[in-house]
Amino acid sequence: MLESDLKLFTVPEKTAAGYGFADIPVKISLDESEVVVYGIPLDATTSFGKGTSKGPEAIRLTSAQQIETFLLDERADIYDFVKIYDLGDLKLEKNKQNTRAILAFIDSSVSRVTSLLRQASKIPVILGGEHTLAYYHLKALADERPLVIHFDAHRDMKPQYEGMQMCHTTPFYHIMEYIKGQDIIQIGIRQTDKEENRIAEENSVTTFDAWQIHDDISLASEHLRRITANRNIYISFDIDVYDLPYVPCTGTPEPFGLNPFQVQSLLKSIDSSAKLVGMDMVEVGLKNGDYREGTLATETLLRILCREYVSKAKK
Ligand SMILES: [Mn+2]
Repeated sequence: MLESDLKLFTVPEKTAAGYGFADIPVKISLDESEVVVYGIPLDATTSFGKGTSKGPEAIRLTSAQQIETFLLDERADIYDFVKIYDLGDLKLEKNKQNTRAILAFIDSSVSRVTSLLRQASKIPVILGGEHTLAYYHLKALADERPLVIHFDAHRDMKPQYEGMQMCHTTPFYHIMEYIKGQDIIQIGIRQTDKEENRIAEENSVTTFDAWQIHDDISLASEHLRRITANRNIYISFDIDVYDLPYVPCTGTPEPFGLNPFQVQSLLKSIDSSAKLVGMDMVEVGLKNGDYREGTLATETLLRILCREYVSKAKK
């Protein structure tokens, strides 16, 4: 990665959080890292609750200040599994003239940064920011033909919304130009309209809605284990897949959601022979100093980054 690429970012220590992701006592360089996180505090097209621009701050702050790097359930530290580097936040300030300009800047930056990271065999992790980011990240990774595992209360598969083609409710419609619907699995869905539901079905998108997970999680687990074997995978994680009481800050929380044990169980059911090529953690909010949602996002990230499909388990 060139010096000019690094200049696209505000270093973690100078972001609003003042810390990098996870307070890891072992200093890791970009060169030796295996997973590289970068924040994109985008909140340009959200329609209801605002605040997702503070997602990277909520995740970094809770990961550095509140949460232990030791995972009791794994009996190991996160850095025993994987070497993580934090690039900081993509600088959006200079490109704030209008939404179109911001999205074009994100498109070109994500394409360049994520491609360079993949060339160096690193796993890029975007901290959002709104879900629109998943479109740009997946477009940059489409050549690797990932199976997309999409956790969300919403399909985000509308062709357009309130006059906008590209916004937080449309990324999974537009990404089907690059990734076939049959390579998308949507988990935890419970809000959709008739039209996008039809679009999902016509494109052979696999769905495990929240009621199916609640009634018998083993159907989704067994499907995930079978279909992810020896596959490249991408995880797009919208924090609102969790039930409404867990996510007090996100823009569009919904009842009938999943709980952390169900999510962890699904993450564990992804086959160990799968290979994560990238991921995003999006729609995480922070309001009135309420860090509950940031805590949950960080704990979820740690439960993904310790799995064999990321770290090839060194425990
Ligand atoms: Mn959502």
